[in-house]
Amino acid sequence: MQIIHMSDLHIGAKPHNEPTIYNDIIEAFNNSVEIIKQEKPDLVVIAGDIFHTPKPDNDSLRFVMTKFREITSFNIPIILAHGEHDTPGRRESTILQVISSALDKVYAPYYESKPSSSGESIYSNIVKDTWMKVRGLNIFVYPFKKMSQEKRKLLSKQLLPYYNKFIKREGGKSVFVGHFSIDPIFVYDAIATEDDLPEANYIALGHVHKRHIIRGPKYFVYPGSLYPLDIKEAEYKNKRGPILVDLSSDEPSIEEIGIPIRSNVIGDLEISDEKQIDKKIKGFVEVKRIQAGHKKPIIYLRIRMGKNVYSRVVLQSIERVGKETDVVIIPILERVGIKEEGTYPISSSDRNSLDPVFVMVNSLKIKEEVAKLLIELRDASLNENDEKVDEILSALSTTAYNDLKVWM
Ligand SMILES: [Mn+2]
Repeated sequence: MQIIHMSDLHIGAKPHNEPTIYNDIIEAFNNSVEIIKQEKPDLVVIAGDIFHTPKPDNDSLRFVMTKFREITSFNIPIILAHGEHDTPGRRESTILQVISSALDKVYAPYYESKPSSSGESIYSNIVKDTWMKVRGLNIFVYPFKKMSQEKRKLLSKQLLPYYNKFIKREGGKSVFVGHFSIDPIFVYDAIATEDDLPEANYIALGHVHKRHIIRGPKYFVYPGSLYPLDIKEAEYKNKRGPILVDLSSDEPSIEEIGIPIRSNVIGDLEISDEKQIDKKIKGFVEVKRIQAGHKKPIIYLRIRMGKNVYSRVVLQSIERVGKETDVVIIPILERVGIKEEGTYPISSSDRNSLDPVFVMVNSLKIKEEVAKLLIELRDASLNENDEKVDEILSALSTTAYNDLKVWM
């Protein structure tokens, strides 16, 4: 009995509005599917965040459905867990439910809250609703719904102990699937500890974007994001691609199957005057290109700008150099002196200083993506576009959780 475990594909993501990254993510999943077709496991499990948003663009949706169909045509079933990125914030069908109703052998267990019948506890009903048997293997998919961190912790405290009863009662091999952080792997939004994890033969997790492989006493894995989604993830040096788990023996064997990923490198550059900015950035890009051993790496370029350097001039230079060298450069601009003073001194001579996104990014220290969403939110509410407001709030609750928490 072999399974392929993946998570956090984030298909449809376009960080920094960069089409290269959007395409790379698709390519990475395409390569993973090729591996699945070679390995022909008994089952594929994707532990959440298949899509980057609850309503992915049609190209992403079409691509994923085509690839899922390729997998199931080998008679390999696919089990999908919901993640915070692909679960809508309101009560409606999820995109994973839509796919699962359209495609044979694709399952996305989900529970609808309902009063407990037959005197049994609501929790054992939830377990029953989200439990599947595939080729004699018991698969328990821990439910994911949008709710507060407190509620999520409370639910896990009550629900997690139920799994062991089922695992013991059913016997045979079992796999537990969940999309959440655990203490001590990632403490920040953990809803349980390692000890709380059920006694399944293998625990397929998702949500944490850095890869973690734990071989006993409980066997659990976070495969990590399939492709680096930001500068922080560009620093992770873990392998990327599917995890192959063999459950034939008493102890599972866990194998990482690497797929080729474009080099993502990080560079730091200081610019104190506007002279020869192009030359300076170009020289730097060439060095990084050689270091990366890749003609077209993605370069996250952190630039510390001196007082008299206009950010617009730097951004224009980066655009020119990027085009000329055919390298994707993602600029991250910082002002020198900002750390010591704690606040960003907005100079009236800086042409960008009146751009609200720029102001939020630099003085509030929130991500550009989040700042843009906040501006969109203002526009949508001014236009009384309720649907758009809902959509943006849902996006904010996932992408901006860390950023906004600081201000709450
Ligand atoms: Mn994720």
